[in-house]
Amino acid sequence: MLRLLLWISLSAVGAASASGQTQQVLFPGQTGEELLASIRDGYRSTQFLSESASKDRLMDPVERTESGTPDTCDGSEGVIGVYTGLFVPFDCSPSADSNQDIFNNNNGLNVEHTWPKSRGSSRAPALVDLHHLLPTKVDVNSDRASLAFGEIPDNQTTGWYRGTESQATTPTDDIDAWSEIRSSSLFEPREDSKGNVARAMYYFWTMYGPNSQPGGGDGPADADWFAPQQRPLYLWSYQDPVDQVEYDRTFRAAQFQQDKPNPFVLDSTLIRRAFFPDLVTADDDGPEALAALVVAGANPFTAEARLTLTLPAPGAVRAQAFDALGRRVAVLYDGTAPAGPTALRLDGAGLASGVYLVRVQAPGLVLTRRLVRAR
Ligand SMILES: [Ca+2]
Ligand SMILES: [Ca+2]
Ligand SMILES: [Ca+2]
Repeated sequence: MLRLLLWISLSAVGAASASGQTQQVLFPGQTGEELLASIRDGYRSTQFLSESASKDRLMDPVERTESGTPDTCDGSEGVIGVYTGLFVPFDCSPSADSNQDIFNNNNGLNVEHTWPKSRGSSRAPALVDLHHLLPTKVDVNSDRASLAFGEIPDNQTTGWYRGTESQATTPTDDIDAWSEIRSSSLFEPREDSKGNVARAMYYFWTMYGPNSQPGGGDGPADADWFAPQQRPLYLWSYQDPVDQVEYDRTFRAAQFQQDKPNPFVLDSTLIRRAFFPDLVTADDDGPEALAALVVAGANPFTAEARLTLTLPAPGAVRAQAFDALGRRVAVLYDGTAPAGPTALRLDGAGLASGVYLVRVQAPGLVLTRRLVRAR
């Protein structure tokens, strides 16, 4: 069975699988157009749900949380909005239609076409492909409209969304949990959803982009609209790696699409190998070849924190440490780092106890690790 094969356990985990999520390398050795053709051959479904059924099955079972009492209407299970984190429970009212239930009389969630209809998903199968449909809070979905995704400097953000809240002022607590909008120009999902969005978008572009089928795609997926999003989405796929929830979700969606999961969820190297082949080295086939940033010493730390950065290829690296208020407290590395491991060290002397973030910028990727300075 396909799923068994996909569960092949790989002991070495790279940056994109830093959460410990099982990852495998699909089509080893392939890059660029060759790889894209293989992805389409291997993961393109020819069977999809109807528009109405796709909305119902998205809410249940694809996005249904598994934390409560299974298959009940007692409010313990429901759906979480991707942009806001808002949990909407199933109460099986006003009807048993799961999409209507979660819509909750306009106070709940509806179906977001992550790749907007007006940009190339207005017709089936693009319209109903579950790998790019996500549940989002109704009014936030409406505000996002067909805006491109991108990184918005926080001082340019005009709207913030979390739970049932929306506001124009910069949040003072847990800023990463808020999605952001800059009027009429950009949308930035909350940090924990950025990778999910990136993998949905690259899936869509691969399957429905202009070169996706002989003689043209199903789209047209808007190439000019997507072009400036490619790099930030790629970085987001590393900043927010695949977790167990996202991994399980793609298989629940796959059961309605010929058992074909989103390959970008299975293999975090695909975006880089397919779309940024200049960042790929000759033997870049295994997860051991992925960039990684691991904590090598004690954490929490006192005298010093040690990390090991591993790069697949030499490149310009800038490693910095920031305190909880975002102030830079140290530069750990600034220069060209070799392929393979590089030791990084953060001196604990002079640092107050608390949380610190180490951020490493290298060609094509950003890696972060959270460290705690003990008392
Ligand atoms: Ca921002
Ligand atoms: Ca943000
Ligand atoms: Ca995520």
